[in-house]
Amino acid sequence: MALREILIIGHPMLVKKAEPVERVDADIVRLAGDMVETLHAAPGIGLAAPQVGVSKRLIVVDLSVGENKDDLIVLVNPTVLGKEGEVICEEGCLSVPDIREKVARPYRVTVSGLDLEGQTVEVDAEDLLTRVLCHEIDHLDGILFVEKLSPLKRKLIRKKLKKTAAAGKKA
Ligand code: K2U
Ligand code: ZN
Repeated sequence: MALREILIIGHPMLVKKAEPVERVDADIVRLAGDMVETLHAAPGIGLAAPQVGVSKRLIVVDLSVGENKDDLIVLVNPTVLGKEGEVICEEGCLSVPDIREKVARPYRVTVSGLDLEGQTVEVDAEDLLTRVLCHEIDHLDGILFVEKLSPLKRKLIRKKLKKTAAAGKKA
């Protein structure tokens, strides 16, 4: 397995709709393994393939950040079957460094997808797991969590990110 580079906001792939996975083959299994390794190293609790430069509908979620193998969820071509409730909570993103903002998400969600054996799996989630699943599925549709904020907040964040980028260029 290998660590992959995590793309940062501004990269065109992060706002592109990802392609469905046609077949769960060895390449997809290797990509999933690299994403899990990259997620744990970040560290993070969720990662979508477009964040590591692959425009495919694949996500990995691990609320334990590698502490508990049973917590790892790998979903190919995930779709939301149903959702319930609404909760507003702070989010962050490995592709949007140093930004934390409150986002409204469902409280419960049922997500269907394929596992790495190509079998259909269904995940009934609530609370933080729902939030992370919805956040990652948004990534597959080219939607970053900052796009869900008010126009004023988005303007302020764009300004902050521009300043950070300019400072990075000077260093
Ligand atoms: O796409 C991502 O980068 C997912 C986030 C996990 C997350 C999803 C929804 C709501 C909150 C977090 C990363 O795996 S973790 C990003 C992060 C890192 C440090 C502190 C807070 C958030
Ligand atoms: Zn994200």
